[in-house]
Amino acid sequence: MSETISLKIPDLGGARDVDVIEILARPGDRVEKDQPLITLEGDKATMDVPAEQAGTLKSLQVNVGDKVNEGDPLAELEVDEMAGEASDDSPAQPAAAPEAEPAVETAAEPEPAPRPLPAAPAPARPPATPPVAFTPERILPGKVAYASPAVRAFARTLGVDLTQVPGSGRKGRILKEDVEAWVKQTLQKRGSANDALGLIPWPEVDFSRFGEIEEQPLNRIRKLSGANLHRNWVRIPHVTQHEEADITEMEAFRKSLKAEAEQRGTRLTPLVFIIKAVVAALKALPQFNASLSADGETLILKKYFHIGVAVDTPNGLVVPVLRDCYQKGFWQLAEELGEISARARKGKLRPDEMQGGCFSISSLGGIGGTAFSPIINAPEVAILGVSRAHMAPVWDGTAFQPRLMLPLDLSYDHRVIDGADAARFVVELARNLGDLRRLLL
Ligand code: CAO
Repeated sequence: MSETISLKIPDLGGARDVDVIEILARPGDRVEKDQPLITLEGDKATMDVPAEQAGTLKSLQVNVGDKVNEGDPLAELEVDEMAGEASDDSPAQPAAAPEAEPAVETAAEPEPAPRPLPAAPAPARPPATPPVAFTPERILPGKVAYASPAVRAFARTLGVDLTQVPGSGRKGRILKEDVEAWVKQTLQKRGSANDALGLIPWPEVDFSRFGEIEEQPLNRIRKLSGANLHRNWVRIPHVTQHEEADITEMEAFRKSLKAEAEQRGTRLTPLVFIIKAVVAALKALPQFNASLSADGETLILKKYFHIGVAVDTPNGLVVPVLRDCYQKGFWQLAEELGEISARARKGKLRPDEMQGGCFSISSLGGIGGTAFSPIINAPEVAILGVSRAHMAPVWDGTAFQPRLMLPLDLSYDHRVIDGADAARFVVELARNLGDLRRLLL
């Protein structure tokens, strides 16, 4: 059996016309005894008004922005018998506790109470959260957070230091939503590698303090590639092995084909030869054409040769994959490279065209630079960086000869590949580039 009681605004310690600043429970909500229903804010402090009994809130007679005084109607609460009996300090259990305090608490009530349950807080039985005395420290910004007792309790439950939480309420008061938003933001930050690695937080700097700035949100490609690069950089123990290939003859051959390339409507850049030379090196050292299983227990060796090529686009870096490069000749690869990199720059690649790569090449040779450390494109186990070829004096045993040297930088996953194999790979690659006839062997 249940009955409905009327709840009133309790003793406000003499304060008048106190603002209702927060509603903490809604009609239909099940509330526990002492659970805050609303928050009031006077000139000097905030206080929560709690439910005196457990039950179901039938209606709430105040709204945010109302001004209330002691004795004003607050809410209708349906109290079921069980809840009432469960309240060990309830004065209203005549059957079970005949010696309980008489219902004098309701004497001031205009409506007769059908049962001796209190309809409003009585002076002898103050609300669980009494009026809060004002002290300047309570609201000193930066020292003590300005929040209602309910929000303080909520923050305590979550272990949140309220001095860290910016308040969005009136006069900077911290709302429950502010605590929730802060927790969400903190968890997101914790999800980043910063906390996983036990690093100190990233500096949050207001750059506009130092001069004019412009903010540009990162586009989708940059966010995606950034997240991938970050994971790969953090998760893979990278080592970069350097080498130089003598491409003097290769360049002479390439240049001799320039007119023919134009006739075919394509461009034969050094990259096409590099792709073929990489495939030959992958055949010679199959552990480079492999991926580590997700659990790190198995090396998966691939019998196909799909090469990813990093393409610089206006929207950021993408890595389309050229399939079956072992089976393809220079002209076909030149055509496919031209076609796929053009589409990459226009943002027209399909997702499947960026999947299935065995090994990636990042060529900055068309731009410049002497060396760099490329980041492995997981789950591949190695990547080749190519810088700009340059003329250099090379000692042939009797004299220095001017030779065109191509800088190669091989980053490899040291969990899978040993340094000796990495050195073998770059030596094999340089030999292939130094004498293209080797690609026929
Ligand atoms: N040394 C000297 N010259 C080179 C060279 C090298 N290593 N590589 C290319 N060149 C020359 C080419 O021969 C071409 O000159 P010609 O027209 O006279 O022959 C010129 O530089 C421009 O080449 P390219 O860059 O247009 O063509 P490519 O086949 O070498 O590269 C592509 C194609 C798509 C890989 C390239 O355009 C690109 O986007 N590179 C950037 C990749 C990148 O951003 N990597 C970084 C990833 S990590 O952030």
